Amino acid sequence: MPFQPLTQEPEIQRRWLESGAFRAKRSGELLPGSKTFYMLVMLPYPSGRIHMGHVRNYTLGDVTARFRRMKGYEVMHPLGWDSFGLPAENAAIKHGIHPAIWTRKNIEEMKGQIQKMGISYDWDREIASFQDDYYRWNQWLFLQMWEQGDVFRAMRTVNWCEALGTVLANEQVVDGKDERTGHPVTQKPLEQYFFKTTKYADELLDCLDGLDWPDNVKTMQRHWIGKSEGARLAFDLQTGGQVEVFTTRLDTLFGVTFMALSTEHPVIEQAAEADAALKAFCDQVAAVSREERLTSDVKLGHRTALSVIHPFTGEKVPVFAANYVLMDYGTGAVMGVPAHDERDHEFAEKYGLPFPKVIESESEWDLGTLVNSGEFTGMKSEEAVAAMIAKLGTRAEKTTTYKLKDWGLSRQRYWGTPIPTVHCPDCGVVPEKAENLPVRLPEDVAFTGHGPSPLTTSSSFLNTKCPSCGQPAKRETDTMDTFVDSSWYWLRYLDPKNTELPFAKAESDAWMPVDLYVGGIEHATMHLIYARFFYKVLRDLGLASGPEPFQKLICQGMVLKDGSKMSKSKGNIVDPDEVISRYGADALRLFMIFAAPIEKEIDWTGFEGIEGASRFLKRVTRMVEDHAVTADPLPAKDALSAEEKALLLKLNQTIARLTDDLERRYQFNTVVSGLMELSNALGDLPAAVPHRGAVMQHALDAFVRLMSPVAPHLAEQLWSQLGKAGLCMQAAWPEADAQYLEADEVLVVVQVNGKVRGRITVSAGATEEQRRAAALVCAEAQPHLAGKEIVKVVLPPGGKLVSIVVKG
Ligand code: ANZ
Ligand code: ZN
Repeated sequence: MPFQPLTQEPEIQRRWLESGAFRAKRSGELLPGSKTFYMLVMLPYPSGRIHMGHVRNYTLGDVTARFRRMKGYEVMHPLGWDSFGLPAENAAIKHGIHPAIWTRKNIEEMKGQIQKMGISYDWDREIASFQDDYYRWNQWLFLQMWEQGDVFRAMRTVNWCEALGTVLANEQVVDGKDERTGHPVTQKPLEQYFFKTTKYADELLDCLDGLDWPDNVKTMQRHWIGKSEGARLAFDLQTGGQVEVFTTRLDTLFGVTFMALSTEHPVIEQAAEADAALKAFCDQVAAVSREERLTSDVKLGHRTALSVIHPFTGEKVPVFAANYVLMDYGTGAVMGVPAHDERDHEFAEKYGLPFPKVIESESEWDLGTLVNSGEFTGMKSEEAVAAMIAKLGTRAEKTTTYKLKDWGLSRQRYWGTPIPTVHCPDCGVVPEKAENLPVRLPEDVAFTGHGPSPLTTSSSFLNTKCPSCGQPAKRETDTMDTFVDSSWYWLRYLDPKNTELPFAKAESDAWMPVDLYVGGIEHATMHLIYARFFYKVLRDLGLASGPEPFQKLICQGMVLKDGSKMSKSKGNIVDPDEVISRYGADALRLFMIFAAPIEKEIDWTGFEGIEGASRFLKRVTRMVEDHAVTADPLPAKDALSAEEKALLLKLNQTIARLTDDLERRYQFNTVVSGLMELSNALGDLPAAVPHRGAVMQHALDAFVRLMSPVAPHLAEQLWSQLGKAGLCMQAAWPEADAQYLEADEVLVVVQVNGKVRGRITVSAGATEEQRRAAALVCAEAQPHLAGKEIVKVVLPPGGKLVSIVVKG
């Protein structure tokens, strides 16, 4: 059969689906001692079309899943939809379609595209977070966490647009304005729900060491958690009361020339009540979002009327409100040491403050010796810290601070999981009863893009009874951050139809941890921190076992076009569908795998790469077509000719290499180059070898199985053509046969006066003398040697050639 992917691929996909070949077993069906492999790709957002980034991600996962199945593993390979979030709500505002309709349509379209790629997902386990049989478990988990004390409520500033009467997400605010309408956005405090991620800060940090993750991702997580060891120190305010600072450099205490407090610090807020200029400054800072403040390097301050007393010198130190001090880090107050801290230095220069040097360092690595520091002068930094803490008594203590924040999960949006709490006039905020879940999103809402969150306009939703006292009460209208949906979804795949629990522990014990997780580097922090946090919570709730969800992580590189990311806004998208409809899925898969090592970027330079992949597949097809299928068994090694043995050596080397690439090294592009080399070797097998039929049958049989994970459709077709029964994807992965891996004989070419006149085989360990002797008696070369004078015999390095020069 010729190579006709466009008609053959859908046919083969149907066979796979009908035979249930992608189905993963439930824990009860697994035989004792069976090896499992959980292959997970990051949950896609149903934006409408799949893009090349998806294609690359899913192909990598599929190659692994298919390889492991052939290796005898029970494989879990599911997919679902991260289907809550802003784009659906924006589409609803713009086009007046309900987010559910928009979302369903997109899922349907993308699923069709993914199925065309032949990705081996167990679609029976498909989940979608916008459906209430999924999000009810977000609510259930929220209630469990509430009970365990892992949820709390606190004030936090949000982006508030007065003109629209709406809270905006960070990504909707550009330059302090609503991205869509340009209305100004300010910061406003609002009561929000939080998950206590900080409770697990140390564990999240410590467990990183044991994970087989890319180093850069681990580094990003360490920074995100940001553990700092230092001290807290209380300064007395001149007017009474205290201000506590967090410092990592208590040794610089004698260099303090000012105190900088966050504009949201209670001391500043109180002072601002009686100081209009200070109040104006605080408002000016508040207008800038936290993100912008963090990235801006303009240091702004305002001198207050307050001073604190230096605990050792008794000197007065002026207190400033400053934009670079964050309320949610440390204590929201900094002791300013301009001689030894860059930010403080910039600030002091701007506001004309002195910067006395108090540490002398001999080198960059030397932590320093104290100078101008009273009784501590001459001490090493470390020693001074201990001595100061001792002397400061109850005023100071060693402490550790983290950059990691508790996770604010409230969103004032419609398209998310309703937070399952109720506001009762008597009982306050009360959790909904578990048996009343799900708290469903109502349909009777309007999407206007302005005014309060749509949920607050639905009376059917709003009005309820207090779960505690039963009197009329109002439902919470905040919904959950959509990161909640993606923080445990891989567990729901394991038990997607469970109506009693989010998932049964037996299922998670059978499959967890995930053996390989593949996704984009953009999820290095938020998603991958939240998911790890959730898993630890689930463990502590007794729902899951083990400390970590994802044992191995690979972040695939992006697919670029002309050096930049493919994106709608740049208009440089190459649609996978277009490629598939011209070349078939196998060619696209092969290209994606071959184009670059997994973690590197792929530059899409046009269709050349795909053309190359397609040519390779055609060549392989022809090779199988040209071969006459035979039932002849492979003869014993001793009976084979040198060429045949050379081919089997290559074959078995390739098997060993590809197995190692896929099983241990997770190197995918070399799998394709290995297949290409092997196909060349097959093509080079001379026509006249004695056991050609049996050797080719044996080699093609293995070759087709080796290519099956990457080009699974063509592999199925060739598998049948080779006379094999059943599905190639269910055949066993070839094992390297050790006897062929030792090249005990080598083939040596015999040249006479520069022309190839014969071939001989000698043992691999033969000496030069033995090779020379064997060449001289080579039967095929005798006609060219007979009656001639041997001038010289040359043996070039490498041992593959004996060159004889004759005269006469
Ligand atoms: C005095 C000092 C002297 C400091 C010196 C540093 C160097 P990391 O390492 O990131 O944890 N700081 C404390 N709280 C802050 C806040 N809320 N906003 C902005 N800066 C804050 O940084 C800890 C250091 O950052 C602290 O140590 C404090 O400045 C500042 F030569 O105290 B240091
Ligand atoms: Zn009540």
